[in-house]
Amino acid sequence: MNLKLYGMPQSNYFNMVKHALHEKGIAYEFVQVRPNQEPEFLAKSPMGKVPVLETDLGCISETDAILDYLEEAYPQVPLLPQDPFARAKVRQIMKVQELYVETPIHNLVGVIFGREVAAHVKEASQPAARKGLAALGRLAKFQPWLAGSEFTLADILVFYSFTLSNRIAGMVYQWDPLQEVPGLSAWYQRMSEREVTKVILADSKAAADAQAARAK
Ligand SMILES: N[C@@H](CCC(=O)N[C@@H](CS)C(=O)NCC(=O)O)C(=O)O
Repeated sequence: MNLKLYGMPQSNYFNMVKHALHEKGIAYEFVQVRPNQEPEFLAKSPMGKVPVLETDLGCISETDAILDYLEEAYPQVPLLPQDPFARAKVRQIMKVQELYVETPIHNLVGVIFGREVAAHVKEASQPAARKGLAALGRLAKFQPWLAGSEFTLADILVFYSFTLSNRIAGMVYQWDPLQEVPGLSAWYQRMSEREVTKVILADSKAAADAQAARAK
């Protein structure tokens, strides 16, 4: 199967899929593209979002769908446990992070682009995210990985979700969400030290620096 990964290294969702591809040792071609609403791209990604994975059979967008596909098509290096219940628990952690931690903080994303954040959004987002973080804390095992002794898709998704959420929370509230859950900060550090993570973060920084230089 020929695989092409569309997106940009500054995107946290793009980096989730890229990380899974690297952990699994799957060859792919990188196609640099920004999210857009051009008909040609919408044919690949119906919402115009990145990432998109193109296969010989067609395109897949939405990160969790792509990650599930990769897991099923390339099970040799597993990123989900074998047991169905344990698999569901991994997916539960991923869902909690996306819906209840990242979504409220993402409502403030405009701050990254220099936009004013509405006071009512600022007021509502932090308590909502704290509730989500408490739920994450009830689920996370840190033994040493989020779902237990095995490194899983939950570690990948939650890590890159925080790369963006931490930045936004710092800018808006001077708040570090990782401090809300005992063990979360140490786990985040452990994730940062994985060889694959170092490659992804270096690529992301290089792309962000190049973008900033072009904007000058
Ligand atoms: N639900 C999507 C989220 C992906 C996403 O929001 N990507 C951002 C870049 S990090 C994007 O394409 N934003 C442009 C837009 O929302 O139109 C997924 O799981 O892949």
